[in-house]
Amino acid sequence: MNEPIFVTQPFLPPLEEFIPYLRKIWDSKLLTNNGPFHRQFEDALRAHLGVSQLALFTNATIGLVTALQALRITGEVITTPYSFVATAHSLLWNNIQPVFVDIDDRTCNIDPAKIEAAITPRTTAIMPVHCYGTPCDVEAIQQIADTYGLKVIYDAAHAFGVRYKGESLLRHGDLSVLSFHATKVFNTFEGGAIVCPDAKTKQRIDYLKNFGFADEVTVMAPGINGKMNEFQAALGLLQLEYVGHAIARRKQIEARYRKSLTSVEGITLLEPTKDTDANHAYLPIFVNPQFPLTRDELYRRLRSANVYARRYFFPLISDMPMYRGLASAGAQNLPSARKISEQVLCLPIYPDLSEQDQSRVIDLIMVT
Ligand code: T4K
Repeated sequence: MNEPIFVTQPFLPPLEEFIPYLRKIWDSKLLTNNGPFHRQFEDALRAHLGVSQLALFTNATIGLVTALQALRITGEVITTPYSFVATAHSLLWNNIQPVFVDIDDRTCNIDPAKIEAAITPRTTAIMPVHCYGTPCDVEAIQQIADTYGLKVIYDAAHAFGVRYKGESLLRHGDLSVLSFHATKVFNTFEGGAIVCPDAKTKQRIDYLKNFGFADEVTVMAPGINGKMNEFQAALGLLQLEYVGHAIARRKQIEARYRKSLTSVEGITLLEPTKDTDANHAYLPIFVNPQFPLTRDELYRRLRSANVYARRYFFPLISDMPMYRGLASAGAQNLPSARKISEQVLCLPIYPDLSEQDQSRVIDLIMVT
């Protein structure tokens, strides 16, 4: 049996380059709570991404929960059913009701044309996801938000480094939340960040992620522990040196998949988005009825050959037990999301994927 190939594999820098960082942590005994690596990484990342302000987090899920707290969001929030569960879970953890709106099947992102019909007097915000790193229709979403006085919090877990119309995609909306989980384009083992436009908002987010402490004796809100530790921050600093190379490798791998698979009848890929410098975070393919196998048959064929493609995102969040009772979770409300979630398969893509391993994946799809 061949070696397993997983949907992703974390990129790590050479271990010997990380050792000096570890030595500094050992010597200083500063392990967490806004230590020197945290401060350096926050500055370096802000410059790298080209954003005004950001606050580092221990992971994106706590980042999303805190982002909602930071803007005092309540009532109902419009979001997508086609995402990782953390998106909607962050709403439930804040006692907010998610309202699911269908996606545009050309982008897999929330369809702005369907947002207005879902707005009620209780709606306070929109939480779209830049799914697979593909930019949402940020202009249309902002226009709706401005018209109805809603906040916009982007779940940008997939969107590290994506640029849109020449600037960071993360500059759109009121807040954007990044993930640096092991499976992401840029990882700090686990980690995340909230990108925000101004120092005052960052200050509130920094208090909230540290239990609400404003100083030794003043607690300004019921905050949480969302702090990134020094090990994560040190790795982040080092990873910044390599992320350009990692994204370039992903681009090559995606190009080869596209070249090989576009001619396969019944398999489609997302069109590259206009005006976008992509990060090639995921490689979703869609298995249409013209393909000789169903999506699940293809998934099982790959698995039996030790290739672990993943059905991101199946099932829909709106089909999960804690969401399926909501009126907006009804099947008739979400036809595109349902169709896409039944056709999608994310193929292995990561910087160290060898040409030979990629050929194994491609051959399993081409042989019908
Ligand atoms: N919003 C969105 C839109 C998201 O996609 C996510 C996370 C979040 C929010 C929340 O972000 P964080 O709170 O995690 O920062 C994975 C990840 O755990 C999750 O972070 C990610 N989305 C989601 C799309 O994928 P699983 O359950 O599929 O991961 P897992 O453990 O099966 O890993 C996939 C493959 O990656 C493994 O088969 C092997 C490889 N792998 C994984 C890990 C963790 C490694 O080789 N090494 C590793 O350390 O959820």
